[in-house]
Amino acid sequence: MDDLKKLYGEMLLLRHFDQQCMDLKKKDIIYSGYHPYEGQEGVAVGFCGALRGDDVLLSTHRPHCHAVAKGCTLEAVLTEMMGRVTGCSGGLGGAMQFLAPEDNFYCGSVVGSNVGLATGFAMAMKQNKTDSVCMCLFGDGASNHGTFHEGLNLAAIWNLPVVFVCENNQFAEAMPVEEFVSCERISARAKGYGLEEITVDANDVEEARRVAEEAIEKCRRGEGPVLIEAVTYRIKGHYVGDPEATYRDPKDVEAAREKEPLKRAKEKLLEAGVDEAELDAMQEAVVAKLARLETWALEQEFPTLEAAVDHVGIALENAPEVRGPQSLVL
Ligand SMILES: Cc1ncc(C[n+]2csc(CCOP(=O)(O)OP(=O)(O)O)c2C)c(N)n1
Repeated sequence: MDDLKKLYGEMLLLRHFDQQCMDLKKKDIIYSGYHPYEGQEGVAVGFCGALRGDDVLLSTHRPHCHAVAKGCTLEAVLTEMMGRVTGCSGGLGGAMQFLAPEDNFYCGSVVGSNVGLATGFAMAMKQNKTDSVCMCLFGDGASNHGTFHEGLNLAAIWNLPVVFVCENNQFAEAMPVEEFVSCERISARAKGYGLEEITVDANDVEEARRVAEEAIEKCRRGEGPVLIEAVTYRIKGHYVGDPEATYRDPKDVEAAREKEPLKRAKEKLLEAGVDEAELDAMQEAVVAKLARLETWALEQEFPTLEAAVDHVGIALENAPEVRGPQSLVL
């Protein structure tokens, strides 16, 4: 049970971290777009947590829990979303597009774009003859993008060490998956590229971890790529403030709460005889740790105006030219 307790502890941290971020978003302390993660923790912990430090993880517009599960510190991720200098991209990326190169973590908000990037990362890994693996997480909506099909095809032709994980949380913004995906299982699309069809109930964190480890090892042996459909459910709206009752029945959300990964792991631990007081103590420790984190984060500095043009190859005195709308015309 120790393994499950560890996975439970990691999911518990992510659940509370996500709730804290939602509160900070409502207060505009996280000021860029924030996409909640509640209910999907089995994917972050099961998949991202299975990677080594030298493996690369490419995430999306819903990246914060993936980043923490990959090994980025809570300090670096939270203050990045709060736009502070201590953030992993110096506060310049915000909540959807930040990099933590030292942790081999990257994310971006252009839906589907990371599939092509992951293929490139994996190609470099193969050429450099390392046994590192690239993991690419994207949503059910992204599986309709051209990049998904192009990336899968090339990765399969070249046997690249990349684990593609389609995090099927049942919705793309306000549209349920059955209205925009033509086949019952997104994993069935693997067959079109000569790959195995793998689907996992990612609300079972142990099963998610088992499937992740198997796929990662397969890629390390040079037998990749792998596509996995990780089935879960987005319990909160697409974004903070989403009028979700306009496109889904609140009863469905309540039903999903019965099957969410944290609740399931807790039930399993209790059935196995773990003392509830021990789990309560774990929760108290998480809450206290996150309270200390928030106090510290609020004291951190914002970047200077000069930093706004760092890394883009222009000096601030030239910035007026690039600030106007004409700068958007290439
Ligand atoms: C290329 C592109 N098109 C549209 C959007 C707007 N958009 C942001 S999130 C999103 C939904 C993506 O759904 P999915 O891939 O299932 O991920 P989820 O939000 O469910 O995690 C869309 C359409 C975008 N960011 N990029």
